[in-house]
This record gives sequence, C-alpha cells and structure tokens, in this order.
Amino acid sequence: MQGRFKLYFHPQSRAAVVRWMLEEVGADYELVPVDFEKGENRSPEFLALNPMGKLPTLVLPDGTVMTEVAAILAHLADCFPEAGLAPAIATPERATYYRWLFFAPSCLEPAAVDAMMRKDSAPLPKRALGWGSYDDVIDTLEGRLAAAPYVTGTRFTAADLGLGATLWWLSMFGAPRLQESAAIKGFVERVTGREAFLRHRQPA
Ligand SMILES: N[C@@H](CCC(=O)N[C@@H](CS)C(=O)NCC(=O)O)C(=O)O
Repeated sequence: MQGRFKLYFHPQSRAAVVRWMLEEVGADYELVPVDFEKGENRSPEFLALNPMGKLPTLVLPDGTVMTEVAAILAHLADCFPEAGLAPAIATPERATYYRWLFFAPSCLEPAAVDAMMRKDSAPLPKRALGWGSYDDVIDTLEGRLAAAPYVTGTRFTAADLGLGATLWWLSMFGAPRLQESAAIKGFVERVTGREAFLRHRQPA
C-alpha cells in the first residue's frame, strides 16, 4: 500500500501494538508523540481526531482516522496482503481469525482489568458479563493455545499479534494465571520472538 501512516504514539500504550503491526507489514509510518502527563490527548486538536482521547489513533494515508486496536489490525492486514497476516475472506480460517481477533478486546482485556482492579469482592453474575468470568476466559484461551501454535492453526496472523500483545502486557502487570500456564507462556514467547516485535521496541 502506498502512502504514509501517522500513528499518535506513547510507548507505554496500546499504540505500541499498532506500531508492531506497522513493522510486521512493512508500512511507511511516522510516530507523533503524545504526552499523557501534559494532557496532550485531551487537547482540542487531538479530541477532534479521537473524541475518546485515547491511543491508538491512526491516520491512514488518505486521511481517514482509525481507532480501536483490533479494527486497525484487521484493516492493516487487509491493506498489506503480501504480509500474509489474514486468511482469505469467507474461509473457515478467516472466521476463526475474527473470533480470536475480537476475543482480546471484548473478553480478555475487560476480564483481566476487572480481575486485577476491582476492589469490591462481590462477584458479578457471569450471564451479565460479556466475558463470563476471568477463569472461563483463561481456560478457553489455554484450550486453544495448547492445541495449536497460533489461533488459526500453524500460521501467525494479526489475531495472534493482538492476542499476544495483550497477553504480554497483562503478564507484565501480573494478571493472574498467565505465568503458570505453559500454553500461554509458550505462545507469548513465540510471538514476542518475532523480528518485527523486537523492532517495535526500539526507541521512537
Ligand atoms: N478501546 C481502545 C482502548 C484504548 C485505550 O484505552 N488507550 C489508552 C492507552 S493503552 C489511553 O489512551 N489512555 C489514555 C487516557 O485514557 O487518558 C482500543 O482497543 O484501542
């Protein structure tokens, strides 16, 4: 794909996941530093791009603004088919890819944040929560990752990138059970051993 992407960036934010993806696909991109401490993500200029005041915020070469990690990963995988990070449309592999691509932000992330940060010990009913319970989420992930090296089988895709990045940072924040799971630990080691992962960790 021609043209330059502009990624509003803070190294300790989900924008780093998008930077990893830009490295994977070999995109031309620039980073625009955003200082949370100075409130730059709450400036009128930034809020005009993303009224949520959040990163990642990515401006595509044609000026379209994208937010939401999983949506950005899916779009970049489609824009750079030569990188081979998305299975063909309307195949069983594509269905499985979407399933796990969205599992990270809709189940894993909220379940982990709830498990780690909620002070009130009263458990919420499983049926009221999209993620059911943290243990259900981790059991489900373990089952998948014990069965195959990557979520769609033997090939690394953008879904592995999104899930792997989330598991990686949750492990660093001490989310329960992740360090004790051989399947999850092995998966995180596999995806974070990629060259593009190492490149995205270089100072901006
Ligand atoms: N739903 C968003 C989450 C974005 C998000 O929460 N970003 C955090 C950084 S990791 C942020 O910008 N926080 C700054 C703030 O809320 O002030 C996504 O999946 O991309």
